[in-house]
Amino acid sequence: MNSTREGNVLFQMICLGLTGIFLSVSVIGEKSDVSRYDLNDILNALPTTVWGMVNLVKEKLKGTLPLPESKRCDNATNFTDCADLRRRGYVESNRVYSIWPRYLNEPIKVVCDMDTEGGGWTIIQRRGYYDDKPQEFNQSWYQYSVGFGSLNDDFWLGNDKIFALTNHKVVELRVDLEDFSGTKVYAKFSYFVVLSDLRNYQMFLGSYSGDAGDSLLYHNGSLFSTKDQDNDVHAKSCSSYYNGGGGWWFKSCANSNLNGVYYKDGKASKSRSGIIWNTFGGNDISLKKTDIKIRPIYFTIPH
Ligand SMILES: *[C@@H]1O[C@H](CO)[C@@H](O)[C@H](O)[C@H]1NC(C)=O
Ligand SMILES: *[C@@H]1O[C@H](CO)[C@@H](O)[C@H](O)[C@H]1NC(C)=O
Ligand SMILES: *[C@@H]1O[C@H](CO)[C@@H](O)[C@H](O)[C@H]1NC(C)=O
Ligand SMILES: *[C@@H]1O[C@H](CO)[C@@H](O)[C@H](O)[C@H]1NC(C)=O
Ligand SMILES: [Ca+2]
Repeated sequence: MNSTREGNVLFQMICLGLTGIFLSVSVIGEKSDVSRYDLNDILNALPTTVWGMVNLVKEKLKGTLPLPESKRCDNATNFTDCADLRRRGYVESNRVYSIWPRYLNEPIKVVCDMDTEGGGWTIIQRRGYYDDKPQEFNQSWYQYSVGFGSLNDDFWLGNDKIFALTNHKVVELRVDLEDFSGTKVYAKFSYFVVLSDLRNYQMFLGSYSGDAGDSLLYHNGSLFSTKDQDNDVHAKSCSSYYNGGGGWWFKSCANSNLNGVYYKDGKASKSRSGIIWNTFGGNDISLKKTDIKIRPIYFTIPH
């Protein structure tokens, strides 16, 4: 009998119990007049409380069962995505979480949208959230594969991670857009799947809904391309010739590219080079903010 393993299993059981408590507290929070701040204090104190319980158990077992050194329960369970976190009571948006989707060899860091339509969205791309200087998106195939930018600001999560996150569960896609006049629109696609690097991250989409227009559908079935790897059907490289050096699932250089050049005033110096969604502003402007996120279909928050 491996007692270290037993100790880990015990720790995980306690942590799963903890997430149950988290969930109950957050549900109570939604239904009573406990203020959000009081609630946060309770939630923040819980790991310490549970660690006290762990020590109590340890004491009772008189050290016969080695328990992990970690004082945080976040590490003891593997959250698979933001929906998983949301279901288990984590409600903070714009916080960096650790998740472990299947198909990856190690956990990854992500940010979640825990507000839109009940939350649970794992964000795969974000533009326009920078502090001083926007992140440049004219990056190589390698950079697009592994991801770049800062999770607290503008970033591309990385195609290998997007592959894992769109294959371990069936997910829908949501794109939120804002232009420089402050108008906000969104587009949803009933499913979204990106194949692996061996298939050049080929992308497929389900049916559209929303008010932004369906500008990504044009690229349905396309391979990913970057400025240094041209997999598009145009004679030239869309990325380097028209679309500002960003990577995207280009079919033939038009209709949408949310990884174009960031123009701080929304005025692109060249048509199609900016952040474009043809059905929302055409190809000549550049958008102010975007975020692209995914969530398993049939997501519900248990009550
Ligand atoms: C949690 O795991 C991460 C990497 O998996 C590690 O860097 C971190 O130190 C761990 N945190 C604690 C509190 O054990
Ligand atoms: C997390 O998942 C990985 C890969 O599936 C597994 O090897 C590991 O034991 C899991 N860790 C915990 C604490 O569940
Ligand atoms: C991206 O474009 C900017 C501005 O055109 C340029 O200064 C920068 O060197 C480019 N970066 C890369 C990685 O090519
Ligand atoms: C996207 O392409 C796939 C494969 O050709 C197809 O099955 C699917 O219906 C297309 N999606 C839409 C919304 O047309
Ligand atoms: Ca081409």
